Amino acid sequence: MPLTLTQLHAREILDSRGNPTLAVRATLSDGSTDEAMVPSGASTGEHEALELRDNDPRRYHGKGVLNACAHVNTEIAKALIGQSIESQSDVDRTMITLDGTENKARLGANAILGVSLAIARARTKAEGVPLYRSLAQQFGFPTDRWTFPIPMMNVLNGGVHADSGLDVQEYMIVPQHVRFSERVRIGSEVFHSLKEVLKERGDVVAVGDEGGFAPHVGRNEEALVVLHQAITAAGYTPGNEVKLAIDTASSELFKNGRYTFDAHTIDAQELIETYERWTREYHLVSIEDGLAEDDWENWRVLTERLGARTQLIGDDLFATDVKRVRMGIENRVANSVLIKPNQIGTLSETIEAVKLAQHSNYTVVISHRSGETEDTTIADLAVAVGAQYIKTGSLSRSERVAKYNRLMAIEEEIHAAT
Ligand code: 2PG
Ligand code: MG
Repeated sequence: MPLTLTQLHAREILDSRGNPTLAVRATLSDGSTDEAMVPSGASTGEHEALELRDNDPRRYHGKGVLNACAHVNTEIAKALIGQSIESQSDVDRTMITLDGTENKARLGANAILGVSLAIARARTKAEGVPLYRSLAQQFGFPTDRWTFPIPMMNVLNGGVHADSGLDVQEYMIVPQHVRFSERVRIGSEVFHSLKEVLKERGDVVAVGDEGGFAPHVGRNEEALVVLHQAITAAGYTPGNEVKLAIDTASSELFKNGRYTFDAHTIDAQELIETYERWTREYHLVSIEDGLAEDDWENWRVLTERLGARTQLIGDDLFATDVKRVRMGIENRVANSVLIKPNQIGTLSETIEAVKLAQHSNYTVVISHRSGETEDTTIADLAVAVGAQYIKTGSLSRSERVAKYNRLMAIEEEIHAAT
């Protein structure tokens, strides 16, 4: 008897910014049940699947998701209840066909992803194995050795995630250690040293959407200087135990072919030169969305100039969409893919993007959204696919730390078993 879906229920909950999102519960024929929660971005790319909002100004300033919930509870439930859930791709394909649009605009990518993840989680319960193992089995990744992602921890927030005045959206520390739990320790120590450094400078130490500080440090480059001070103050050497990464999220800065940067507008060439210098002077090893999502020509130049030694991640550029990742590979653009399940809207399409990246020697970075929940599925996903990196925020705010805590639990479990 194949395992089938017997119940599906979506409800409206709040994300970490206090905006509505979906929690979806799936129950299977053997009684196994679990729930998944859907994240939500702020610097949302043009090419992402559609997050369906009610646009009813009387509720949550138009941000309600009751229609998306209703789609799960009626149409999607009708299509999936009684069906086998043994193949995640089949489940996801059913929803894609039912939706019938290019970007999941009719049923909502938030509705579809909630169901996709909830069913994956419930199946795991039925199998009686940890989620990372179930996902690896389901999608054909090795299950005899596990690797842990290097965290890129966003300790200084700018862009649309904070009112710090920084154009660069995320300044991340990248701790180096063989053990995941030690990477977390190093990250936390630098985070606390950073607080002291900022206090001494007279800066505010309130945090932004992803739990990083949001000081008014002035120029974008100064943030890198402050980070070096924090790393040193914590007893580490920049570039040695702790490297740096940024997410410029530059689609947000792009207008009429130019980029707003440090209160000026500059062209792609100047921005590339700035990055080049920063990689030399600040141990900057990874740049995400260094250029805008459709600035393909300049992305190619960026990749030619920096790609051999710097990780160049496409986020808005690729939108976790195999079609766009393929374009990147064919045009020699970027060398790393940011993976956000809600950009594409199903788990199996997310995995397709991961596999294409891996097949083409692009690195894989599993990522949260700026609006998150206590759901930790991405932590298991990172281990399941053997992602080199995970980006899941700072060392504060429970919705961020929950993912680190889950990864440390997995690490302990695997060590105990070997
Ligand atoms: C990003 C993400 C996550 P948002 O740009 O990489 O950090 O932000 O979820 O707002 O798109
Ligand atoms: Mg990004």
